[in-house]
Amino acid sequence: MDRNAPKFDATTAISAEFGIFGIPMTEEESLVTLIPVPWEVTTSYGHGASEGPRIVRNASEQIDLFDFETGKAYENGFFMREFPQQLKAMNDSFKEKAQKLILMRTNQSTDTTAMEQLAEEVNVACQKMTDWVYNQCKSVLNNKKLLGLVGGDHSTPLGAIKAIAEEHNNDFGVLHIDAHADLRKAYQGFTQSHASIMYNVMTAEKRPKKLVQIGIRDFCEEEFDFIQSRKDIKTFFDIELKRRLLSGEAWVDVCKDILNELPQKVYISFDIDGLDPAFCPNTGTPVPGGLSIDQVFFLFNEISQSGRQIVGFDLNEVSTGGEAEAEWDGNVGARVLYKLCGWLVKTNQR
Ligand SMILES: [Mn+2]
Repeated sequence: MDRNAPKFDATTAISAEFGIFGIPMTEEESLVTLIPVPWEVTTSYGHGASEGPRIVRNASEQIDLFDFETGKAYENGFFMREFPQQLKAMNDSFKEKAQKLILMRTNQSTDTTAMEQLAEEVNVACQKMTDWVYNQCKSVLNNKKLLGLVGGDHSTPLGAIKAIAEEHNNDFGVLHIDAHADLRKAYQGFTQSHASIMYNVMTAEKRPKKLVQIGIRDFCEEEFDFIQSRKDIKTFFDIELKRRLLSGEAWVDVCKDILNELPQKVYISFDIDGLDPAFCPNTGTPVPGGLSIDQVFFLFNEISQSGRQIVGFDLNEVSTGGEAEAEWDGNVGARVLYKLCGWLVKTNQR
């Protein structure tokens, strides 16, 4: 590999290239296939999550491939598929419709027919995105490759988790890192909202046998009640984690409790806003508090040390905040993605 080649060119159009991290391997040669999903139709506050795959990929070229924890896992190949221009175009047009509906609701419009029509159109578009993701993920798994998804907002992995559920016959758990519980039945009239992803996952016919949430610090009463009503959902609220840490408990012991809730096979759904917003200032719905990058990387290592298998992951809500670029967010996102790819390989090779 030519390590002297230019490492970082933010102006490079992602559509012109494939791959990621500057790894010169094809999809066929690579063990990991990443699906970029530039989608943010239902985002409610900050914008730019559909740029996540682009800024993560651009920043990925700066990362040194050798890693202290995962060594030369990259030699197995991490490949990102072509940027789906059609999906991005669909995102842009339906995001406008969704924004129009949100505005009508805010203004307490009485035109219920128009609002129902808009909601229906947006929900159909979101289902199309989910079907597209599902088909992409099925092809990755049928190719006997390891799967990662790069969103996009947090509505994007529904099709991925469905594909994983089929592949593993529901015998896996989801580790959900997020500031938000994402257990709303619907949000702002949208059934496939970023705020509903885990509700949709946990009420699907094909679903994980366990959902373990960490970093959660923004949720409504309905979500809190839903958590209490389900034996297959365990939430480590951020305030609980912080109480333990601030009282002198070690993170390694907290991680043991998190691991105890997880089955042997683990899918990681990582909303970047689960981290302290210092690591993702441009994410769409930032909340103070949260996890440090060290705590998350330590937890990944513990998952691997425990002998568990990571069966796939998504990374979402890395965003530009509506600006042209967001290099820091892209940089952090790329480093998180790199660790996820490395552990995905390592925990599947033993
Ligand atoms: Mn989320």
